[in-house]
Amino acid sequence: MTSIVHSARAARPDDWWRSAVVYQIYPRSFADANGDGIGDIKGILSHLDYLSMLGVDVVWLSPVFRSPQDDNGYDISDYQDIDPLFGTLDDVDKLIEELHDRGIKLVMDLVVNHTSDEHPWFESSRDPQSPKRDWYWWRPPREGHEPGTPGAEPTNWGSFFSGPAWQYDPRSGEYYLHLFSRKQPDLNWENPEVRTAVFDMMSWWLERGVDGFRMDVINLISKPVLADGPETPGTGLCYDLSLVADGHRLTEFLGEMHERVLKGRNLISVGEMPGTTLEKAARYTDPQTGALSMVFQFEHVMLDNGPTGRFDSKPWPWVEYKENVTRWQKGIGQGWNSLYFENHDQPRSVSRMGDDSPRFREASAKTLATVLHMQRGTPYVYQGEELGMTNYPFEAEGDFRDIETLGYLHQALRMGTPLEDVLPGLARGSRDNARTPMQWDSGVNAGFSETGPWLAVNPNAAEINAAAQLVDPDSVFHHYRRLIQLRHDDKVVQLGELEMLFPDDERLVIFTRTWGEGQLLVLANVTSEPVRLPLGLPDHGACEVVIGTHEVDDVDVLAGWESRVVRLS
Ligand code: ISL
Ligand code: CA
Repeated sequence: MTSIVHSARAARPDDWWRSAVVYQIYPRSFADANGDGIGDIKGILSHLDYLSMLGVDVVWLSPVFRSPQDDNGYDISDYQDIDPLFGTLDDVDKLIEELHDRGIKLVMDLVVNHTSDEHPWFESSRDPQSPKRDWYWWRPPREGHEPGTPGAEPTNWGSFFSGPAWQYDPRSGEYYLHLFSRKQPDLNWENPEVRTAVFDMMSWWLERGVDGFRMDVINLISKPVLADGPETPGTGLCYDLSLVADGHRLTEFLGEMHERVLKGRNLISVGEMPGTTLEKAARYTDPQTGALSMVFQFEHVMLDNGPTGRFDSKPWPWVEYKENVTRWQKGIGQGWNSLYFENHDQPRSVSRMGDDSPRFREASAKTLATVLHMQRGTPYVYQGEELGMTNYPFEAEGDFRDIETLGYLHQALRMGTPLEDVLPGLARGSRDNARTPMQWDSGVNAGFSETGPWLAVNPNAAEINAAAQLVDPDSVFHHYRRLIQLRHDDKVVQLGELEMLFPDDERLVIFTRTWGEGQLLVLANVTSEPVRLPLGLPDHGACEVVIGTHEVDDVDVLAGWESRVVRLS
């Protein structure tokens, strides 16, 4: 009885984010104001009216903090300063102010599972006598092994970026843990000093005016027992994500963060959680007892992964996707989920799930948007998704910049796979697909920069760009704008219960949303061929089409990649 009373928290005063749409900016690729080929904060400042026009409520800004840029800023060496590449703290203050003037909130990326190896905390920690030694995960070599030799790592864990998750440091003869690159050592959250340092830093940003955090791989902060896991065949290492996800102290650490930083502040807190489960996600986001507004989970974006993961992907499995949507929509209960197809780690959705040929590119971009934005949850629009930007035609090793892609490539080559066998999978799955420069107009470098950019502009920028779409009321951009507007205006879209119809149909995604008396029917053809609608649908022929991709000439047939949202009455 008493334990229930103690653990119950007051419901949040304001869950404004339940009707919000988030726009993600990857600063390096958004807009370059000073002509060095890399996007920056002043570049963002010059495009805020574009975001207003789209109608988004929140900007999530990927990391702009001081960083050696080993993983494009996800390796931070100073949490309380801005990398000169991107600008200054004054620029961020200006960004907060100008976004707020437009009624848009700013969410910063919180990367605290690891720091950069160039962070002063880690530099100090390298000294075995340092009071900060225990701020990271230092361990002696495996018993009976010569330190620094293959197989001497304390456990057989593989890093997300390929190779062992342990790095030998000759200075002390010990290894440190890095679940990502060796320049991203994992912080030891077991140490209360680490937690206090992180919470103080978060409060400092909140005082500066930011409206919340997107928390990078936050379900990895509590580590399991450091022991060998099952080997991934042929690698000599264990790459099993579930081994390191959702450690036993995670709820406690998040609870403490809520108590000491987030509570009562009317924020949005998003937990990026690779490998988490629906049951856990529902608990982390429970309005009474959970610490977070919403999770950002990975089940659906892994559905097309092949046996060795994302670089060996299959065609998008629509039936499995629909099954997954149904499970999450129902199972999240009172909790809350993020809705996304794209971000800076995922290939472009039009190329992955849609049809990026000139004939169907726009219709499939719109229909994917409809399928996603008509669900319950908080939709995320990743820069350029609202234009239907596509994957890049990568052809050679030298075309890639991403550390994950290159790590995988080098491991495959070491294992004897010929380059030409690896490249097609990399081209489809690489995170660089999302990171090509934003296509603003049909001019030089797509209007992104005056100089040659850090990653090549997609050659289709002359056909796909913001300037052309803003003046075309039928563009993908305006379709997104209408979907966002509909969410703001319509309780059925915000809160309605989702029921999937014809779950086994591979060609159609059909569902209803119901809230009180209101009901919407979503009809989407996810193929490039016309499809006749099945018998047994709710009567909709004479109903209002709220948002559609085509002029309706036959209510019973959807053209290739046609979709309609119909208000049933
Ligand atoms: O998507 C992924 C699964 O293969 C990985 O690319 C990704 O690293 C993982 O989802 C975690 O992502 C986050 O943390 C990483 C950073 O590289 C990603 O950009 C970030 O979104 C380490 O900070
Ligand atoms: Ca720049």
